[in-house]
Amino acid sequence: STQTVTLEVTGMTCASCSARIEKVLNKMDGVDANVNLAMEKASVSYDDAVVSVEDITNKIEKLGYGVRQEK
Ligand code: 9UX
Repeated sequence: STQTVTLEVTGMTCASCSARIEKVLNKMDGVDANVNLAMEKASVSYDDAVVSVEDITNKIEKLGYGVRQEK
């Protein structure tokens, strides 16, 4: 089923950063992401039959940003 999670993303310093993260996440199967640079947040919908939050946070970390799941 479709789940939604808000992630706190640190280390983004310009609009290209947030655009890059969004592009990479949206390429993932079952993922629909919106990244807000000013809020330092990513709102991500994902199909939990296809992908996990950990898969998503791993992608963000691989790009060199900090990320944690919002409580
Ligand atoms: Mo902007 Mo982000 O020049 O890695 S793309 S800082």
